[in-house]
Amino acid sequence: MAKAPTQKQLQRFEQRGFIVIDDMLSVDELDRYGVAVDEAVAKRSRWDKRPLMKRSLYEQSFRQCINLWEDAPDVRPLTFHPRIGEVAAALLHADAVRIWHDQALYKESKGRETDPHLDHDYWAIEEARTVTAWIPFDGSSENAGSMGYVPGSHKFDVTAVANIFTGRGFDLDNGDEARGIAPEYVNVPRGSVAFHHGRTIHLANPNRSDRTRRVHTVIFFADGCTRRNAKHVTVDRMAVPVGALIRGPVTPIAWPLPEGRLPDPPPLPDPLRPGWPGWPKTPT
Ligand SMILES: O=C(O)CCC(=O)C(=O)O
Repeated sequence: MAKAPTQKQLQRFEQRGFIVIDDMLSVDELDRYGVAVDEAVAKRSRWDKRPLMKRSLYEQSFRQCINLWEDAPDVRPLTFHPRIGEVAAALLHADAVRIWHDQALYKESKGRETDPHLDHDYWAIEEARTVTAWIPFDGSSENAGSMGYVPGSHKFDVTAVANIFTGRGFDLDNGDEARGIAPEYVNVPRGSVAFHHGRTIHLANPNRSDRTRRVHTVIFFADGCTRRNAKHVTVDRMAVPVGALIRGPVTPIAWPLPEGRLPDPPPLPDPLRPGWPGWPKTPT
């Protein structure tokens, strides 16, 4: 495994707001964690028998299951993988990073595109010191839901909010959010991880292949970030006051791991509580 990120990679991320870093995970890790996330997604979504076309437009982009690290112990070492956390901290120039949440994003065969958006506005974090690690277990290709990023857009100070949950996201052709700059689509080789800044505009291709595009992501923020005046299950669960440091058992330090130990999960939330994508709607 190469030492990453290099100075050049840090500069590239700083300029462009995304970077692919090779050789982050071994074949054995990809196989093992891929199975763990497959099982966790199947368990979380077993209640949902709806065919793709009967789901909302957002749900047709992917099956989303958040905070798998909490109830799937075999996924936990991936979410808190030291190499991935270390790169996230370096990209954010942070001494330590916490996780906001992890999530599986499984784009099924014939799953539609992921609409253009930026992430940071969806989170209740004041400081824009956030980065997502996007980990495709089989690599990603143009035909099967590869990601596209608008280079440099993390510096655009976009004020409009793209609501991809009920809408179609930014209009990259006619809107001014991306300043007319076309997204760069990136094929991620198996074992590599793509990182994007929380304010980088991104989207993903539809899945035209006959296999599910299996991706796990981890959202990191620099330790020391504070709560913005917005709702989000992550901070609501810990009752973090607006303006206060975001710290606690739902957002543990991911790197460097204290004493090298994986964190213990917090008490599980009420499964009937709304706002938990992919959390079982019925306690079956
Ligand atoms: O995987 C996808 O289709 C979208 C991923 C995404 O929007 C994200 O990780 O922020």
